[in-house]
Amino acid sequence: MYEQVSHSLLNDILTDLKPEIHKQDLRHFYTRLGANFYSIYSLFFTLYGKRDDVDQQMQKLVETMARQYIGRPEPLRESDIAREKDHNWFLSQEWVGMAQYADGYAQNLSELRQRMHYFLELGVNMVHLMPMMQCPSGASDGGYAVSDFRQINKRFGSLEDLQQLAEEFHKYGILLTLDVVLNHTSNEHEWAQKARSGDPKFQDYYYIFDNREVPEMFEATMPEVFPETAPGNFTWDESMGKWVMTVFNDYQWDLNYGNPAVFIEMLDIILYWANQGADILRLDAVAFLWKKIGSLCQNEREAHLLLQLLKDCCQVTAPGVLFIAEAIVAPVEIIKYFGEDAINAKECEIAYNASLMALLWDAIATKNAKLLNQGIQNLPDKLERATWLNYIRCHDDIGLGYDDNDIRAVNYEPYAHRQFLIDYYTGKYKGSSSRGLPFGYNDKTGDSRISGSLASLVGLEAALESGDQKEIDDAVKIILLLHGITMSFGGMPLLYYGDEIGTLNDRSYIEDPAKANDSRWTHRPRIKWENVELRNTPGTIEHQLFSALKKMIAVRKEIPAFADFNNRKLLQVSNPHLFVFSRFQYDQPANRVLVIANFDHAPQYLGLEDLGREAYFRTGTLRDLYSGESPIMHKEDLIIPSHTFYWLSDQLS
Ligand code: OTU
Repeated sequence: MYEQVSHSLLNDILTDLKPEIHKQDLRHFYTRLGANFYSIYSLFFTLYGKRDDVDQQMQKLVETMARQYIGRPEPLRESDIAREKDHNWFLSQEWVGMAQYADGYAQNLSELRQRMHYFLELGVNMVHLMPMMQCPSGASDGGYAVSDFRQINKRFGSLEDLQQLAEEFHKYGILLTLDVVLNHTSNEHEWAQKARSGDPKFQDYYYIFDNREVPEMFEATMPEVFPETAPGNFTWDESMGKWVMTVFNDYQWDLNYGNPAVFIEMLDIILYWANQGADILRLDAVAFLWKKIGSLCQNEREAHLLLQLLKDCCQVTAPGVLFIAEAIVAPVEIIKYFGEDAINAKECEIAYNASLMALLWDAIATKNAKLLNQGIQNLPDKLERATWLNYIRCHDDIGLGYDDNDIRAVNYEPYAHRQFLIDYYTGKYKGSSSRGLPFGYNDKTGDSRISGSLASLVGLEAALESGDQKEIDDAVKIILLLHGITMSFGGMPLLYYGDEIGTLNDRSYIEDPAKANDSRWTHRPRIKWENVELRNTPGTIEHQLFSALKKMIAVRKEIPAFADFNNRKLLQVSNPHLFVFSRFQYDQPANRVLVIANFDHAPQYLGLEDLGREAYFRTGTLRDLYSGESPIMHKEDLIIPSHTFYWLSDQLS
């Protein structure tokens, strides 16, 4: 939008640009800046307008974007233009992701590059590498305590290794996703060091206080993220003689985004990684970016404004790069990270579908889809050009982040129901063979979360120990059932490394003092490649899971109805064990797929008349696209075997 005040400021800024910036060919940069400037200006002034130096800071912001644009390698600029033309590219069903620790999958980046064929074999074409930036050698929260945002930790290799990996990925059509830890730095970061030595400029990069007065005010309403290992939200720093806000671990200092210098530094870092070849940036812990006394200090309006501003600025310099919002918050809050009051996504184009993830775990434990149906029914439609990351497990714990109203609506009591789930997944519940570990128990609220690998959580570990073939088969079926949903729900499925071969919990973390108090390490494996080899040996679990997933991925890619255009319809059926939805091709709605998942350990029926307006699935010959077989029918009922999913098509082909 053209608006006089901002435009005249833009003219001043452009006149004052340093000569080395002026000399460049900045055509694309200028058109994009012109398009986004009013929005950038409005957001920046809303956040920082009260400061005397706001104009200088704005000048710096534009210079930062321009410098990074000048540094953007030509192939990446070309890909920006190509993605502009094909702007829905990331909504396609052809994408399948995998998240991993580079040093868990391989020794380092160069070995990871040599092991790239594995992604291609499975069909994975988006790889998220957890943080690899320089961090302290002891505890570093798995790399989420960064001490230098521009250096690769030597353990992983060098920046050149990463650039080579990005190039190789791009040659084979694989997207590279990197993590940017926006909310905090390690206490060993240069900024923290300078703050500690008393430099007021850098003390203003963090939330630092002389005494407990203000921290107490914050504490009155702030929840705790790691109540067992890092209680409270402030840490006393002896060398500085002051309190510093540390929402996560005591060595992770929260950045103060009330200071525009912090914003500009972090934007520069985002653009830096975009220029190293990242296609997607995962923005860590975005819900926490803005702190305000009297609030939860999560999901604040300003956190959203910051993300919009980051997006607007990134679009000027590197428009082809997408953001993932890592906001593991209440269902109604997550959706806001695409942006509100807009048509297209204007904050992050992608968000973790933590709601679906948690609901799926509920359905497995209860063997019914009541809460799952209720929760998904209340999942609002996304904006256009926005998509979910659908996952079952990731490197973090499972939080039971359901809406209490949804729990009550299906006749459970929220506290008791969560308690049941915790008991179920930690194996305390009678009849449960789950081997999860508790995580983050809070004795003030009674809350707890769960760690554990997919295979151990669904009972495969216990079944393998007892040698009971039926239980082994059941666990395998549950794993495939869960994948059958994330692959067809709409959005990008994100596998977690090791799950494709049924990796079990690893308890060796207990021996490492830097990890022992964090049970999430039980599901952050070091891949044993001799086990991976077993994917080629029929009769092994590795073979069974890997080949099934490989097939599922290949089939998914062939089903245009699985692309993500708000083209899903949830169907309420009377059998509570079933989760049923239909997907239709957005430009050819007759091309549709009926997805049915049975969460029970017994076969279940679905009366086709239950499908109501979707009853057209009665006609034609129903065929399960995944198995290639026709489902079992009994009179007018479809029979869905225990822990089984169908992708039913009525198209004869
Ligand atoms: C994220 O986590 C990361 O994924 C964790 O691995 C880090 O420990 C954490 O940030 C700090 O960098 O902030 O928005 O319950 O789900 O801490 C959600 C733990 C986060 C995580 C939560 C999460």
